[in-house]
Amino acid sequence: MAKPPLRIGIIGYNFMGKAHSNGWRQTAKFFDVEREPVLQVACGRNEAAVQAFADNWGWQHVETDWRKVVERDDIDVIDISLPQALHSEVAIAAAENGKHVFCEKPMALTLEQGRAMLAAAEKAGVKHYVNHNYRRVPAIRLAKRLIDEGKIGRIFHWRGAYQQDWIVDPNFPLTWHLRKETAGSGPHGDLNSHSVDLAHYLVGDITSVSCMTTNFITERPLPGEGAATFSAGEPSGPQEMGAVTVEDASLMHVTFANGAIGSFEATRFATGRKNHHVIEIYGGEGSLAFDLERMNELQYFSRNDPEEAQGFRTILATEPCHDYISNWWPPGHMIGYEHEFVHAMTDFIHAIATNGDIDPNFADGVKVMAVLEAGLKSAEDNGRRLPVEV
Ligand code: SOE
Repeated sequence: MAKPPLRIGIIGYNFMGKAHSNGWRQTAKFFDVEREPVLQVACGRNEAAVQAFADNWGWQHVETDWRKVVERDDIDVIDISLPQALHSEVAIAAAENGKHVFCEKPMALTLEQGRAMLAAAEKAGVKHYVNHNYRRVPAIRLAKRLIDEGKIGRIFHWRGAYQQDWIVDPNFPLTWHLRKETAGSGPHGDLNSHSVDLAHYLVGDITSVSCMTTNFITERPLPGEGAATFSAGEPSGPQEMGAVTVEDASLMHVTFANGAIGSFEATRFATGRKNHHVIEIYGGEGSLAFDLERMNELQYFSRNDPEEAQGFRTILATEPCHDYISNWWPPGHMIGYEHEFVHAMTDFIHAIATNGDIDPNFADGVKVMAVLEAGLKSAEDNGRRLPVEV
């Protein structure tokens, strides 16, 4: 029997537009979702580009004005695959028009915007989700399970280090990620938002922060024709320079409500590190470690193993006993980055169909924004420890 359709309107067609389109296309093929996603409308300002995107992924209609998409009555879900500067306006309008909202991270430019998004979504009674996709890596789900089962005992330490290197070249241009008005902040918001979300998920609420940020390169060439997130584009004529107005790196120390302490590193200047997101959690009974560049593996140490056999073991989280995995390939077959998005779409559809919850929702997103914003304020105040106020 045909499943009831769930009509999606996606706004944005670049990196996240592709990852999300793939997610919507795959979910019903691999998971027994209650509703069938219909790729109804794709929206972007450049008509030719959005049409090419729609043709490639199978979106049925195109629009160039996001306001028209949120107002259409043939849409159930607004998928915000846009840079964060546009999230709050689109999300609030979508909620006011009764649409469920699937929103890319970081949630917004500011905590205030995040709070307004949450209020609008709650008022409208729609489902809301912030796509911190790493919560849906099977190895991370396994970490959560081991923690919840008490396998590592009381948690003492969290370490999150998210390191990339794509702006080490001083000639890399001043793209939107490097300007405060379009990005809000640098790797502190872009990368630490993932890390802070995972810390909340795995360890608990963060209560205070102390942070420092720095800039290694303060001026960059203005972007040329065709510049995108990870590519410089072609310089057109003599290179004009512009000021970098977000931090290049951030180091933050935190306390957790449960007494643990933690550290966060976020940088785009860790030469050789491409998408190196390392987390380590140390508890009274054992420890866990994860590296996104080896995303199918979880490292686990147990103090309860026989003394002569103690040591970190590598668990390959690709066996059917791990979350989401039984819907993919036979045991031992790897999954990748794009699968996290399929998992998120699957859970989002389930939340809509059952009127249930999905995490991280906008309330979780606000908590992340509160930590990040307190971090930036602390950095402006010489690293003074500040409480996190949600
Ligand atoms: C760029 O730094 C980026 O694409 C982030 O924006 C993503 O959220 C992260 O998952 C990978 O790196």
